[in-house]
Amino acid sequence: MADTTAKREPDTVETDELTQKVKRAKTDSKNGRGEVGDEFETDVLSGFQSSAVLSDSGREKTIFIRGKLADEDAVVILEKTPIREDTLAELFTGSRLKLEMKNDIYSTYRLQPPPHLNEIKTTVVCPATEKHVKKYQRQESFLVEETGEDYKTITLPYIQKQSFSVQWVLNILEKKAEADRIVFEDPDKDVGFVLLPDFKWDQKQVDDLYLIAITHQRNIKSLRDLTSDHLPLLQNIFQKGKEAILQRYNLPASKLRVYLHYQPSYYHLHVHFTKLGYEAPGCGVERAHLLADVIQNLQADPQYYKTRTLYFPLRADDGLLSKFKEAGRL
Ligand code: M7G
Repeated sequence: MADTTAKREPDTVETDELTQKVKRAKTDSKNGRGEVGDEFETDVLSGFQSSAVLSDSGREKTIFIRGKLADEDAVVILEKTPIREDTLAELFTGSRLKLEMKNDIYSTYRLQPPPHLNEIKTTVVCPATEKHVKKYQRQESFLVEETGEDYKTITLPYIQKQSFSVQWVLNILEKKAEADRIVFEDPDKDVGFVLLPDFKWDQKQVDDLYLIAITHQRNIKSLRDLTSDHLPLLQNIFQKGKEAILQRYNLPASKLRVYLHYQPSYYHLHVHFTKLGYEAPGCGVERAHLLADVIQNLQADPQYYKTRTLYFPLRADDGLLSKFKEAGRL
């Protein structure tokens, strides 16, 4: 995960009303994968044997751990979630307080909230590949300069062999997973897409809203494949994605950051919708391309993303970085 500082600015819209509009995820009974919901799968992590901390952050309150789950390699991500305004009354009345120190007008406590207000968002990747381990490991990054020619001779051959499986994306499009999390769908095979919460978002508050729009078209790998032929698709995602978010979360387009990653981790075209002010991982200028800019660039030059030099960061042990080095491009 890219470095980030998770600053949150106060919402200008009524938080209570918005919080109520945010629908909680329900268990996806169809795929039986025990996703977020009201049911408990208490034993899933009891056999997890951690072997290394890949990265952690006191500021973001996250820890990424590598280990074994039933003899398979696994990565477990733990993240403390924001304190929600609508839980404050219960937090104050239903918690136990332990005094740590008192001095004049100052006192500090350890507050032990009821368990349901003390949840930790947990993501499990199992079986995890070596590539997942690298993705979550804290590492130095290097900015790469990729010409249109570099893409053809270095990047494309590499991603054709080495990229992450997009099975989870196909599961979403085919309603084999996360079907009940879908916020909006346009089923058209050319310009259609599925909009749903990114798995980084627990959907409990709109302050860190994060959705992704996944295209029904399956042959578009990334920004580099886009030409003016894709303008109807991109405009459709932009327009209908914003409308759906306004309707469901009461968040206007002026509060959204809508962008594509280059390089993405998953080479099936998708667009990120995050709340402005929430510094989502990977929203920096070295990786995020605003969808509004992408549309304008393609309107001005149909081959813009085939010919332009694009810049992006790669981690020290990313195989693609070695390919750029071998080609003398770094
Ligand atoms: P990306 O730009 O390809 O890579 O975005 P990144 O992960 O380096 O940002 C893929 C997006 O899909 C990310 O924001 C992920 O958090 C999200 N994502 C990944 N997986 C495996 C899933 C999943 O299974 N379900 C959902 N809903 N989102 C996912």
